[in-house]
Amino acid sequence: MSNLGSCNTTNQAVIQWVKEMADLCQPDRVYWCDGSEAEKQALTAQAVADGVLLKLNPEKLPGCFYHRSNPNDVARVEQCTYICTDVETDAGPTNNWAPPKEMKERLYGLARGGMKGRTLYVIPYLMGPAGSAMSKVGVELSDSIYVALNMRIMTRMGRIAYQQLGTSDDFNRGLHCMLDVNPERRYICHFPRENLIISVGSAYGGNVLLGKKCLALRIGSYLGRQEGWMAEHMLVLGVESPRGEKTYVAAAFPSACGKTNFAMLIPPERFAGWKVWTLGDDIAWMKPGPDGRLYAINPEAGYFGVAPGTNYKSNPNAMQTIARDTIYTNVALTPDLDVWWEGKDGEPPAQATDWQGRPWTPASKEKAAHPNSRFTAPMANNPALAPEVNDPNGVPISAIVFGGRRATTMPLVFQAFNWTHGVFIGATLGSEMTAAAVGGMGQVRRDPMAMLPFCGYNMGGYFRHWLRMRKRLKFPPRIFHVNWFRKDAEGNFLWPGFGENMRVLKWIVDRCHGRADANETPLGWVPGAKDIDLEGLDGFTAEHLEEALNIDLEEWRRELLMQEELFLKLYSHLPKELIFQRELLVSRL
Ligand code: GTP
Ligand code: SPV
Ligand code: MN
Repeated sequence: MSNLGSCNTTNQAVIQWVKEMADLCQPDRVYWCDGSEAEKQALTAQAVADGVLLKLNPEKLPGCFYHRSNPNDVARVEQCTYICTDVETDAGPTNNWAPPKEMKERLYGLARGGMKGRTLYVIPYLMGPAGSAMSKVGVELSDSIYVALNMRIMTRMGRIAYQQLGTSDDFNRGLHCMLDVNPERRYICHFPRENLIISVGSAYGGNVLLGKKCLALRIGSYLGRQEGWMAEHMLVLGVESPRGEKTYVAAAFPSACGKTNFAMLIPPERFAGWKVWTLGDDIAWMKPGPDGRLYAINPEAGYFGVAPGTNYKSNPNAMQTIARDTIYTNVALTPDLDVWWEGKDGEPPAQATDWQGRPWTPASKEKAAHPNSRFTAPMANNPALAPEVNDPNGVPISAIVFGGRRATTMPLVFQAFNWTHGVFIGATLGSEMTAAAVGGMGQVRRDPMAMLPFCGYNMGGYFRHWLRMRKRLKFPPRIFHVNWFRKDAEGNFLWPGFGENMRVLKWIVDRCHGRADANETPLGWVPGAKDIDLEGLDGFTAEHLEEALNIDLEEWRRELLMQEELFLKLYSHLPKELIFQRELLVSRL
């Protein structure tokens, strides 16, 4: 029998499960996290003593720490991620599947005795605002102190979760064992019917911070279908006009395609008096409200953001957010214990240590920071944090935006004709693959609603759930598609992006309020060159805008074939409405 240490909850279901898992994993110690400040200090000191964290320069980066993961463990691994439903078709053709019983036996086999000599951290956490009917409780058991400290930033961690849970046994169970961080024995497995997650063999990001992609998206989407809500890979922002009108927008872009940047947008000078507030940068839980509008909460409490490309010009709010109390993972380290990455402000350091701990200079051929290096920072640090972020009711969404990273084909922005057409646009979303997941960099793949790696059930059923939600909404959000990443023949981005995306956002907001013009095209409603405000954009003319908005029929013929591939794969579960939408698009083109 394991020594359970000084347990800090009276919830019998939690205690019982910790006991079972401790008996299985046989840690030397069990530590029950309470989420307090004193605990943060103690765990941080321990992580530094263990060599897991390095304290960064306190003058430049107060409260900040540096971490390097195993070089074989730097991103999500989709090939090791499983949805273990009872029947294979419930997981669908876009997920890896294994029978729950067999997979659990294999994983418990790997975990047996896997924490010998180590500490098991009991990490209770709340996803969503305290007291919200939309929030969910999870308990993650992990043998990684790095996970405990990251979960403390990313979620509302500690006693607050036990308070929300009360005596209920309805919480997500998450077991995480690092083992020897061996890619051959790496599994991230979801058991939706049991509300259970087991992750072994990794210690990085979305593989192990189980509240994030595993609970908030994979298990969340499964629960959402049953309970009548939506778990989406979406940022949520609020646009405030100079008159004080607030419009809330949710946007789904695939991993490393601009959610954090869009969520923290600072409007350019031309938009004096406008303000963008951040609700969330990665995940939205959305539910119809009593007034027939769709309400969203951000289940998270922090940002696990992409470091490369983040600078005071592209994303000043992020730079301020990560100036303190932040954990940096796989960036480069300078001799004065500052951090650096490709695309940070200023000159590269004359010398540094790269993300693998090797000496680096600007002459080095390899990157100093891993392309998927990340910061973990509390949302409370964000100067643009929306005050509504803790509102248990969430915020009413007026627009849903889909977007991908597409060098060709997709115009800067267009609007769906209606909800069903919008679901079709989301369902056919394509994007170039990024460093956020292992493999395939740069290839265009279908990533429906930016949820391909995160949907916890059959993708066809997920589309049907989207279509059905329309019936529960009196005021459905308007749906849009954007592409910040279109390139010219020389390979330069056609659109300046970042803060300038406000110009497109303004059109979206105005469309929601019936104040902006658009032209009907085969794809949907597209703004004319006069409908997007270009004033103050040096060197960017109406002709440039037309190029960014252009619809090229040749490119669209290829696009249709690529969309067809996914539809064929999903055919047996694909809602008829989407097949009709495809027919309509073909005939319009
Ligand atoms: P995940 O955390 O993986 O879900 O990513 P994300 O969607 O939050 O992406 P993020 O905002 O971190 O951006 C990823 C990369 O895209 C960064 O290197 C950004 O600099 C770049 N990026 C973001 N917005 C824009 C834009 O408007 N234009 C261009 N050209 N690049 C952008
Ligand atoms: C993503 O890949 O979409 C992320 C990073 O937000 S991770 O938490 O690793 O999934
Ligand atoms: Mn993400």
